[in-house]
Amino acid sequence: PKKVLTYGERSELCTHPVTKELFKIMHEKETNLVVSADLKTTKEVLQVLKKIGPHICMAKTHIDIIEDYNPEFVTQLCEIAKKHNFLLFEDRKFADIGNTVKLQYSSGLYRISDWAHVINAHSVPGEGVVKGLKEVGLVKDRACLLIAEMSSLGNLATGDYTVATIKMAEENKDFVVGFISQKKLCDDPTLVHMTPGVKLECGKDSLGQQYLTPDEVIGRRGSDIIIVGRGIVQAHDIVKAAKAYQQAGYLAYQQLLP
Ligand code: S5P
Repeated sequence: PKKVLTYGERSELCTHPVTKELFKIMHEKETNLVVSADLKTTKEVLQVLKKIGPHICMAKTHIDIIEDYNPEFVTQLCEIAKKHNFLLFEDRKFADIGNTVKLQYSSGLYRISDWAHVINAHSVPGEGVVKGLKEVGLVKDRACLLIAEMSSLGNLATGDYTVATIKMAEENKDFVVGFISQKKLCDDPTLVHMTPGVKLECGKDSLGQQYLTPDEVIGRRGSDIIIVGRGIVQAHDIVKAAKAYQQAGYLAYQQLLP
C-alpha cells in the first residue's frame, strides 16, 4: 500500500500556489474543515467567520444568496480570511461555454476573480469551461475545482462522466487543483479532494441532500477535506460545532498516517 503523505509533505510537492498554501494552512492549523457559510446577510456571514475562523482552512461562499451584498463586504471577508489564515472559495459552479463563464467569473456585481482564491465548475460543457475560466484566473494565481461527483440523491455525475472529469483535471493542472467529490478519485498527491454533504451523523434533508460522517469521508473514502454547512451554521453553538468537526476530520486524517 502507498504511504499516506502528511499535509506538510503534500504542500511541498504542490507547484500551484493555492494548493501549496492550502496544505500549509491545513498542516499548521491542524484542520481539514471548510465551512459553507450559506447565510443571507453580510452581517451573519462575517459574524460566523470571525467566530470560527481559527478552526477552518477555507470558507466557502454562495455570494448570490446574500441580500445586502456590497463591495465593502468582500473587503471585510478578505480581512477576516487574512487575520485567521484561511482561503476563500466561491461555490459558483460555473457550467456554461468558455466565453460566458469568463465574463461571469470576472465581471458582474460580484467580480469573483478579484477575491476568491478558489472557484468550482461543472465539467458538463466540456473543456471550454476550464479554458474560459483559466483565461481570467491563471494570471491572478487562482484555482479551480471540478465537480466530479455530487452529494445529492439521483445526481448524474457518475460513471463515465466522473472518469472524463478526472481526465479534464489532470490535463489542466496549471489551473485545476482538484475535485468536489464523494471520495478520493486519483492518487496524485498534488490534487485535492473536497467533500460536501457532511454531518456528524449521517442522514438526509428533505431536498435530496445526503450526509456522510467526517470519519467515513476522510478515513474510509480517502477524501482530503470536509465541507460542512448546516451542521455548523445552524448549530446552537457554532464554535462548539466547528471545533467538533475540526476534531473529527483531523483525527480521521491522523489515523491514516503511518
Ligand atoms: O455535491 C455537492 C456539491 C456542493 S459544492 N453537494 C453540496 O451540498 N455542495 C454544497 O455544499 C452546497 O451548495 C452547500 O453549499 C454545501 C452543503 O451544505 P449543507 O448545509 O448540506 O452542509
